[in-house]
Amino acid sequence: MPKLSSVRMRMQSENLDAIIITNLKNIYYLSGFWGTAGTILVTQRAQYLLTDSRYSIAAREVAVDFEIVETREAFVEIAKLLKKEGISQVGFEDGVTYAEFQAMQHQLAGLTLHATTSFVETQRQIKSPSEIATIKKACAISDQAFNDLLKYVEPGKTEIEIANFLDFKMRDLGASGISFDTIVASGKRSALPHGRATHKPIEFGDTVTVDFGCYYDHYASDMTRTFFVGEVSPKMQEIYHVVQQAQQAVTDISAPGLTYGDYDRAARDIIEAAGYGEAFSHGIGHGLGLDVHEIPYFPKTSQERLVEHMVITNEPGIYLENIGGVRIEDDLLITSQGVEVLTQAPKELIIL
Ligand SMILES: [Mn+2]
Repeated sequence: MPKLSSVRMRMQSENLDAIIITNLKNIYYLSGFWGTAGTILVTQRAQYLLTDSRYSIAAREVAVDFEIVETREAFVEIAKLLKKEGISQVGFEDGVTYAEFQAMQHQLAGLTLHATTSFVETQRQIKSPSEIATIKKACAISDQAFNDLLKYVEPGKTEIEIANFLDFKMRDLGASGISFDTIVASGKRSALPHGRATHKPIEFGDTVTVDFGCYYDHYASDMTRTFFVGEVSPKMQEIYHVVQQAQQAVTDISAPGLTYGDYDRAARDIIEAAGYGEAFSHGIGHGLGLDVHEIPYFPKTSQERLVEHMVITNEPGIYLENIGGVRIEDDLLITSQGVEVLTQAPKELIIL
């Protein structure tokens, strides 16, 4: 159980006798249990999964390394278990709601509670071979949906119709759902980095940015492509090529050991040199896994470094108000030598 060993090592380094895990994706990551109600308690000598009667049979089937406790009052049971082990220093995840925190304080009275940040998310950054295989499948579904979309888009189709096409296509290809609300931003709206799909019809000459992804077996993909309908203006063609070059530079430089700052800088240098620095208004990317946005993020001045088997996005963009915008996003796997690009949909300038 290497995942639990990592949990226990971190408990030790933070002087915790026990950790309470309430984040459902962290619970899935550690135990294999997927449900809407669950709490994990890890001590140095045991690990418990507490869930209610709707889930206890499923929990016993999948979370074979855990002692399953069937309860609707997880913290009451946790208090008993901790008392039995004589434990006092207990960590919890800082993502809990205020109401959960109050319940914890009330029911675990007498114990010292310590908030922790990214307690499990830190190890989730480094993907196992089976996680990588699953993410690749999610990416392949997005690729296929995009390739099919290129045959579907034509003037008169609305942004919402395009979003619905992608969403249905990904489900049809085996996705369990979409990993976030599909973004379709056309014409001048493409200057909105996160434009929600509207009833606006696609017109001849439009730039169209689609940012979308799916969940496959609990793991997310996230991809952005920008294409043009009918014709492309010289200005949009220019910024497309700048973004494409910036995005390629990030892929080319990526390898274990690269600092987060330099990961961002690889794209930003090119976009700034082309005179569009102000128009690249967001970060270069984020980690991807059970959550579509997870650590690492890439602050411009961070000296933290890429590590083998991280899966991260590379998504520079340029957004010009009242003109249009371009973003290109791939999902990258950091390999021992460099990088493997997991999203394979075409990136050359496409005019439909
Ligand atoms: Mn993204």
